[in-house]
Amino acid sequence: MESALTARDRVGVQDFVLLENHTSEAAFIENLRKRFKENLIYTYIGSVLVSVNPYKDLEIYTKNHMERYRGINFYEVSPHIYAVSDNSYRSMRTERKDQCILISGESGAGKTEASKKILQYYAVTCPASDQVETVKDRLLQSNPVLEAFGNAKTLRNDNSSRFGKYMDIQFDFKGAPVGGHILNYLLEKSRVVHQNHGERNFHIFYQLIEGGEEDLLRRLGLERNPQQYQYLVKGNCPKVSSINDRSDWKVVRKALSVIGFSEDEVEELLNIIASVLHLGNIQYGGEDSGNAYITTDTQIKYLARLLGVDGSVLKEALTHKKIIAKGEELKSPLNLEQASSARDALSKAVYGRTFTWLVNKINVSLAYKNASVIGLLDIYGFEVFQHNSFEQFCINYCNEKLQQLFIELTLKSEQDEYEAEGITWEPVQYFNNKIICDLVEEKFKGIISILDEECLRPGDASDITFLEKLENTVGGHAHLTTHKLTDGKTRKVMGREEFRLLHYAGEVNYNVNGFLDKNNDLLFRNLKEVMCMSDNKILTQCFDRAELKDSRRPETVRTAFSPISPCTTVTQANVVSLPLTSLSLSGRFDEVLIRHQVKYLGLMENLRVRRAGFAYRRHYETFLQRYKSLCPETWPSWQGKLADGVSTLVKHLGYKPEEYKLGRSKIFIRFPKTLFATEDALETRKHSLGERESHVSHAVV
Ligand code: AOV
Ligand code: MG
Repeated sequence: MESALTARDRVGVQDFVLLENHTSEAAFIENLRKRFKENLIYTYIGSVLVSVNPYKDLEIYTKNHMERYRGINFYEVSPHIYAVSDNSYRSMRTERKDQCILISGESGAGKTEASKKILQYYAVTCPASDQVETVKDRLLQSNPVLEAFGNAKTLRNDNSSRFGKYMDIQFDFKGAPVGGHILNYLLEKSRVVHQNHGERNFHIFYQLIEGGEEDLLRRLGLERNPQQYQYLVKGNCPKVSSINDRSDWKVVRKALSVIGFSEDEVEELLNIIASVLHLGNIQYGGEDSGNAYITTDTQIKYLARLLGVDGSVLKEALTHKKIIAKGEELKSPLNLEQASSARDALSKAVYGRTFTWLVNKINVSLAYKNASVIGLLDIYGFEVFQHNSFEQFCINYCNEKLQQLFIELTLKSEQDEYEAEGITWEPVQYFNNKIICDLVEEKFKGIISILDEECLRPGDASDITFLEKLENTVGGHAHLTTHKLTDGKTRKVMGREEFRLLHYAGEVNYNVNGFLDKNNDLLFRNLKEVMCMSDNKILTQCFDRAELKDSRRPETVRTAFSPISPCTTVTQANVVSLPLTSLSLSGRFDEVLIRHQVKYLGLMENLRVRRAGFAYRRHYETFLQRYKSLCPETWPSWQGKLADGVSTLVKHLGYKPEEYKLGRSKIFIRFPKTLFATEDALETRKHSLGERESHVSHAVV
């Protein structure tokens, strides 16, 4: 048999806390590498799970694996996403506290896959009944639908999430999943009308064209060839080897009916998807500076039928702008460029609002009240391309916020608690990215405020004046620079229309081109009016007439940014975070890439806090109540001060001084094994008394 030492040499340690040289980044990476070589992709840092994307099926997600992790002590089996799932579940059950699992990591790291694994774990292992089966099915089937409409191939990931998702899974008092709620934020709508080279539009378009039945396509006026559609040819990449659009189509169609979409609703949904493709094919004629006119009538005919609107009204709305001045309606013709962008704005609005409708519809089918909750946060990962625009700015800001939350929950709150409890403690230094979040979001002088202000300023406001404002207002900030501010003397070449942000995860240059328009997200009034008149029941819910009367400021991107807030309501709960490191697609252990991620995710700091810290903490009262029977002096009840009772109890149990500390209201236990031993003693005592108790949780608090 292999000795313990050689096994450790070969597969490394399963918790970085056990690493001998725990301050060395090289040792950290080496441990990851050893484990990765053995196909062990998961490693803990205390209750944080680190995972390396294997880019191949490891067969570690079978039903047997799920059973293995059910009700087991966190530390007794090898690290797994199922262990994290199970741990959250039991903490929710035994402590009656809502839980939240954060998943972080850059684009392609495996966040969405992880969130699906968690959901599957609950669907398989939680108690069931007929009614619960329906909910489980709907929860699971919401994924293919949301991915079809909200994911796309990018240069980083063939199935990249282009929206952020916070999903609550709701459980009843028996621990059965009885409902759910999804909060979506900021879909990357611009993808509907434009894709960079090597990228695709949202999956659903290709699924419909490749997989849709003959008579369906005929009815929708579509051809079975993505190359025919302007909105699908920009990236020059209609087929992706890892994606089977035709079989995905079947999966999505089935998922829609499981979730409870009626045949009529599906029909109206597909009418909208087809309409977007027809809109993209509308072509304009006219001189550059002259008035635009529509050269093809076929699309208008299809659009009129599919959307249930008057063709001539639509045609006029796509070539004219209506303004209300001094109570009078004025119509002014659009030139070529204006007309194309009005058309694209309509496509984006129609698609974006339909996506939100879809999420609401799923929520209705999952609705439940009065439940305990496990929240899953899966957003789009940090991304840097050759050219970065407004979309990357939003996505990366979202990641800054997530990192901020991760820091709050794992580093800050941990250290704050030691301080509050009066535990002697050498604080661990870490980089707090709040400074970057503030730079972006601060009222009046943050980047978003400056952008909003430029969007509302009449006159000569443009992307360039926005850049100048940035230079004047936040030019001195340590995390922002521009070409002008550095006289072009930056390490990496920077364009004159760019600003550079030093994110927690690295530098990114953003081109300001299009920032104002994209933030404004303006849809002309007459196009809104046409949509309000539509016969399509989905569209009538998406475009409300009340909106036409509303003269408030247009919504900018700020309104869509409440992203990470849902999780902050449960910061008190037991949070397990899950940073994932990613690999290059080859499946090779890319050390440079991984080292970079270990650094910016703050994993070394995390480890230091964990090493110096305590794995468990319990209120005196809870601790005493649970274990008092193990000591004659505290059994059946302790009359004195709670702290003294706990002290007497642990001394009787043989806890060594270095194994625990007594704070103001809680006992802190350094190692899991100490508490496990106490749990075992309790178990033995109960058995000897012939008592029976359901499985006891060793949840990490
Ligand atoms: P992401 O959600 O983190 O990126 P995904 O979860 O979509 O990344 O993962 C990207 C790809 O990596 C998947 O399509 C799989 O091929 C592979 N993969 C991920 N996790 C595993 C795993 N546990 N085992 C095997 N293969 C895996 V983005 O949504 O782009 O931020 O915006
Ligand atoms: Mg994803």
